[in-house]
Amino acid sequence: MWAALLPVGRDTATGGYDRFVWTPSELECRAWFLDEARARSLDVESDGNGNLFAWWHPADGRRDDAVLTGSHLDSVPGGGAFDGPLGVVSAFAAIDLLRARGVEPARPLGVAAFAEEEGARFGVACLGSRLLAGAIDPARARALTDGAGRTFAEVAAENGVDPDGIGRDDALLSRVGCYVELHVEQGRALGPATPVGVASAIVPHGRWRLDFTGEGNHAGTTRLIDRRDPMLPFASTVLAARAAAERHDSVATVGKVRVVPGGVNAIPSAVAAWLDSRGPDERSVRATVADVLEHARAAARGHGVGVELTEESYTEVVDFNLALRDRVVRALGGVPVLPTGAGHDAGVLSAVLPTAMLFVRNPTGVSHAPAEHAETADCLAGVEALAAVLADLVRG
Ligand code: HGY
Ligand code: MN
Ligand code: MN
Ligand code: MN
Repeated sequence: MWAALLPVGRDTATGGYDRFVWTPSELECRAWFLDEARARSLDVESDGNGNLFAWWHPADGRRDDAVLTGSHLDSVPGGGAFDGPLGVVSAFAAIDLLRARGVEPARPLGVAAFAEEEGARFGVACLGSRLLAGAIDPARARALTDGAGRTFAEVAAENGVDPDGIGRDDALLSRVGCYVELHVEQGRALGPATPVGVASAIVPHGRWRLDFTGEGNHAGTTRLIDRRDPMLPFASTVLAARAAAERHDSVATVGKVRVVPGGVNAIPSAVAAWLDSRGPDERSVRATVADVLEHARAAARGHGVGVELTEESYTEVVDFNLALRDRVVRALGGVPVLPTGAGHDAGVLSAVLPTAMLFVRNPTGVSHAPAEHAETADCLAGVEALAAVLADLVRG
């Protein structure tokens, strides 16, 4: 199963993955999901938001109080192999284990693949689960654009999703009792003796876009005194973001920049930069962003440049459902419980469902990059753990 998915969207030169929603490599991942579901005679469903579901329904046809597991198949640009797919592959593998052990679910057991979890194409993370949970205005989602200026509505329509039908799906949510997501750990908290952990919380995190607007001009004939170069306040703001993070015990990253027009011999007319900031509490994140904006405005003024800040998404702290978390920890006989600095569909869905997360050890501690890794033995321990949790949750 893993071997079939591994090469999809992989850059053989870097080992990184580019699987952006509804692009050829992600569509190939969707086809893989449907093949694996059908190979297990699971009932396949896609909701009105581009998310995929595969259901193992009990013999008595029960449809309510389902246990849902899974994750996402899309990636960040140049992402790792495990972030997302490990949760989906482990879900199918856990079903195989349960069936091999003669488990008959008393309630439906579903595998989900949520769309656009990384927000790498349309800019909002967990877009599929946010739409399902009603956590984003459908009109805003429809108007989101990708790097080529194509809207979510256009691309969704081309892929069988009615843009006028996106949004909170109460019919589906009412059938689900809880969601448990397995995910590769994206830090270094799990050691060799503890291949599996359980999430306690997701720290507050968000994304902001900074638009610096200056005056495009000729790189050779424009005197320094005459320039309104947006690249200069942008550059100093990146350094200011790092200083603000150190001041406020948060993290701040500028990983994406768009320079217009992007010519070597043209002073840019505009620079768009995206800030990702996360911290132990909302105060530290808000203080970081406030400092960044204050610096950006002062730097922009100094160069005769305009600057606008737009909040693209913000997720407050997610404290996973304690009762479900404790039940998961009990089913696993006691494993480490740890917070994460990474956002997840389980975090978004925790607003509408009891959710829990399992983490599988990542010996490199690297994620969102080709060095992201999980040893086979630890992945198998993750499948065993997920199967134990699901067996406990689906029993009558
Ligand atoms: O950005 C995140 O934290 C997640 O991997 N989408
Ligand atoms: Mn990720
Ligand atoms: Mn992920
Ligand atoms: Mn010229």
